[in-house]
Amino acid sequence: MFGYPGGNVVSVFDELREAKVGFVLGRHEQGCVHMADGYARASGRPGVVVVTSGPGLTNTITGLGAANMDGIPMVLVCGQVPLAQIGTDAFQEADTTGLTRAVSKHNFLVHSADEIPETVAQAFYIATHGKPGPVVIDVPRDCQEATTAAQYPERVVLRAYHPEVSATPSQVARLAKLVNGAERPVILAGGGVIASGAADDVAALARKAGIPVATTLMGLGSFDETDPLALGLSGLHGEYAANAALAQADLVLALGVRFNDRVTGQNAAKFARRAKIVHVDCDPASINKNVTVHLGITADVKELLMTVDSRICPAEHPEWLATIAAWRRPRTEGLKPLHPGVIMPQAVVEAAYAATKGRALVVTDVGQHQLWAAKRFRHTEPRRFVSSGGMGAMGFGIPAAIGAAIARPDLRVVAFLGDGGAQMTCEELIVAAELGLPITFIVMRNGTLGLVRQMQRHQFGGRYFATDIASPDFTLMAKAMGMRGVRVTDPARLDAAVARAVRSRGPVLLDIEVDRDAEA
Ligand SMILES: Cc1ncc(C[n+]2csc(CCOP(=O)(O)OP(=O)(O)O)c2C)c(N)n1
Repeated sequence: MFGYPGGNVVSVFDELREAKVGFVLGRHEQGCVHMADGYARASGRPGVVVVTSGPGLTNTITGLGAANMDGIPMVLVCGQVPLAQIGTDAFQEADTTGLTRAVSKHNFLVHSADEIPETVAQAFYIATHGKPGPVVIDVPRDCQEATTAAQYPERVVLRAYHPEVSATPSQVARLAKLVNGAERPVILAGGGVIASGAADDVAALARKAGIPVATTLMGLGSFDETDPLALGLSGLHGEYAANAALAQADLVLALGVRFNDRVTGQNAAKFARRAKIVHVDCDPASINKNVTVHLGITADVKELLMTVDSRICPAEHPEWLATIAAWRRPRTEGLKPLHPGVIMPQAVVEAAYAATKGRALVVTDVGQHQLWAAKRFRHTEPRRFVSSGGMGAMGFGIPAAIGAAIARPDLRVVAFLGDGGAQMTCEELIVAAELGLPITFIVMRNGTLGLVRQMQRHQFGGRYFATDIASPDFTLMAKAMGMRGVRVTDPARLDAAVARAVRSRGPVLLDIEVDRDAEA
């Protein structure tokens, strides 16, 4: 549980003192929500947040939006002014229902203590069933302080939400026929594959039917990128081979994706134009929403793949795979220095991959470094790449790394940050130090808001404005926050510095000067 106290939630904190639950005090409510989000992404279990009313709640909006866009299970409890004061502009009153409606899967306003057990049960049910998402429970202070005999229900009964759906036999038959008849098939695996625990089933299908696998940003880790069938990241900033394969495919099997514009491009009608598209997702609203598909199946990805497996014929598609092989670019691309003596940011990710032998939980902030981490690190397992995809919320990286580290104490967390985003939530560094978490924070210092500068370079004729950014000495900041900070400027010292940092027991921050002209 992650949170921050205040006047309208202090009685809940009084109970938490006695509760058998780990509690982490963040330093800003946005940080608390990103921590719970990182915890949920890394563990698969819902993250829980407790904050106060008014400013406590308004500070959570970005975090809720990020979790909501990416379908991350979370329950956020927030204090509210007493029932009788709602609507009176009471001290620290905010319209939680109105404010969170657009950034949560569902929200509740509790009206009496008697409702609380059932509401909490329903909130966890909604957060974790169907397409996962954040659920908000607004609890007026008098309801928190009243007593009730109501019990936590054994079963959740919801009148209007029944998300458990399965494919029909005819859909399964049509899917098998399309896969068995395809000559140039591609699987597009998204976050839904990870959410449904279907990574092994996707791998089994890909290997049995000889189907190459491209992923979305949210799907990274859903298919082992060291497998010869892996195409890596698709879409804007994606791998050439992945995009070319999708453009030339005769069948795209889109599993647990929502066809975000980063994947389809601005004109979704042109996406995979030569292909029949099959879309499998647990969210019925996503079918035929952005891309019109040949066959849409509302189902849990894992359940569907297990059902269809016996109908899939073994195949190899050697010609198709040879065509794709010619589209692959050498991995050395992007590593050659643009300016002598200056570290290439891509080389930083390679150094982290080598130093951890790929066994790390990678967390990113948002920007160029996020894309290099997405493409350069070879992601091999689900829930080991944590990044704000749909919302693209700068400031996500540091707190999400803390939540992820708490979820997976067995793994080293490597958090890639830009010097811009690192300044948005750096107050949370002290939490990593306080808890002694094994996180290597890597700030890629390029002196600029790199991804926006890249847009100014390509789309605005190099007219740079408001993208050069001064940064503090992050090594001094790290020291002030209670962890070791190391500055790296020399390419010859990069590998050793990264290797040492990932071996260190607790948190450590590397402030690495990288080339500002590198392209993502
Ligand atoms: C909260 C928020 N504000 C603004 C943006 C727009 N934005 C996207 S990437 C980016 C630049 C990030 O710069 P930096 O953190 O230094 O990372 P770099 O791109 O240099 O790796 C900006 C401003 C955003 N994604 N999130």
